[in-house]
Amino acid sequence: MMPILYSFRRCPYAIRARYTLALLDCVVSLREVDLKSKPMALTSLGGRATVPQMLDEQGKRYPESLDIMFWALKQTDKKELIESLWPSSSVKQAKVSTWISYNDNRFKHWLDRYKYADRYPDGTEFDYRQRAEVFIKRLNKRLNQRKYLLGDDMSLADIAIFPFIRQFSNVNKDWFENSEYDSLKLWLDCFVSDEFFTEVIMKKLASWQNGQLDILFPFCQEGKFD
Ligand SMILES: N[C@@H](CCC(=O)N[C@@H](CS)C(=O)NCC(=O)O)C(=O)O
Repeated sequence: MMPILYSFRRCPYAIRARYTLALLDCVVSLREVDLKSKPMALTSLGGRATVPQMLDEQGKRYPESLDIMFWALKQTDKKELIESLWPSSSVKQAKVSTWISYNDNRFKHWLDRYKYADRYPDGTEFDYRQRAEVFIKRLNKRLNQRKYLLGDDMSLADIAIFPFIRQFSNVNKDWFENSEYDSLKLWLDCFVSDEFFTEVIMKKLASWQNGQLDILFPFCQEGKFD
């Protein structure tokens, strides 16, 4: 059985999983999920049934985006890319994990409030943005001296975090464009303006229906996966 990936196009967790799978050329059968009407094949797995969610060839379940990213790393023999994404140095691994953990556990909290300030009347959009900017400032400072968060090469930290910064930038595009975070804007733009992102990672699909033919992901792009 081909690995199955339940995904939702705009979900930042799903974006980072798809990005890693595609970068490492791991082929999966992609099932786009309508979050308001999740397919039974997904809900019957039990638990929260969030996306992304993957089942490997043996039917083993990977319920978290990070699990999927690490699974992808194990499938490939692209040694240089592995060393860049998840360096063998334990110090660098700790750095990658710390950045991701700050993003997932703290930044995401304020991002949600900034995005949906009307649902959180204890504060204003401005307040929430200011709280989120603590992380934004740190990222920008880090990227002032480096192309990527760990240095010259892209790591899992960049891939795991950029989809959330994309969401942050989209809440108020004018404000973000006019903000002082030039290094961060450049870094984000490198990801989101690349055809690999627009044509492969973010390609639109209709919601998956039980019984339909497999849609293989990544969608082959000439020259992209050499
Ligand atoms: N910790 C999970 C979070 C995934 C998550 O929260 N996904 C959202 C979409 S962005 C979701 O599935 N929401 C629907 C739900 O919770 O039922 C991961 O890393 O994969």
